[in-house]
Amino acid sequence: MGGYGNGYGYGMMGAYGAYAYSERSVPAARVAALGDSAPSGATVDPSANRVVFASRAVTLVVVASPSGQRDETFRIAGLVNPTVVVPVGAAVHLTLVNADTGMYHNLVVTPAGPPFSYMAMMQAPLAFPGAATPLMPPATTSASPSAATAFVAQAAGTYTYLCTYPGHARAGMYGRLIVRPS
Ligand SMILES: [Cu+2]
Repeated sequence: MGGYGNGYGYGMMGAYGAYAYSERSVPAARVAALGDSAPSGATVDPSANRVVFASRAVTLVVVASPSGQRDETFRIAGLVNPTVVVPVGAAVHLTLVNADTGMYHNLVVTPAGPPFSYMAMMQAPLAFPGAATPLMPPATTSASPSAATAFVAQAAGTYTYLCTYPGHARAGMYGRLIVRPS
């Protein structure tokens, strides 16, 4: 990924500070299931393209650009860029799996909304400490890199989760995160 600036490397500090996250590789055979499985305690509503968590214990798995889906999109619980709803104060354990064999992706939660410019990271301040993953390198045919992070959705409001790799959010790689008042 020549030309991409220093500080965005895999496992390094980036514009969103030091990450407290773990990384591992997901076998290719498991990636589709991760993108399609309903999270524990969540209601998946395909007609509204929405995933609603009732409790404050939120485990969210997001797959970036899996095959068979439009490029530069996220897949969560079998939906594409769904609205994710959590209660205020939710402890969110977020895992991003990069299933894209040709592209870097990350996930950042920001109070900013669309439209997003080519350099979306310039308009996407972090919503909550820890609410970002590093840029994940492309998948291979045998495995997808993944990163896990955790954050507390400490203020109610409407947020956006997006990929800040240049051009991706503008191309549609984002969805809404609604933190609803209790
Ligand atoms: Cu991306």
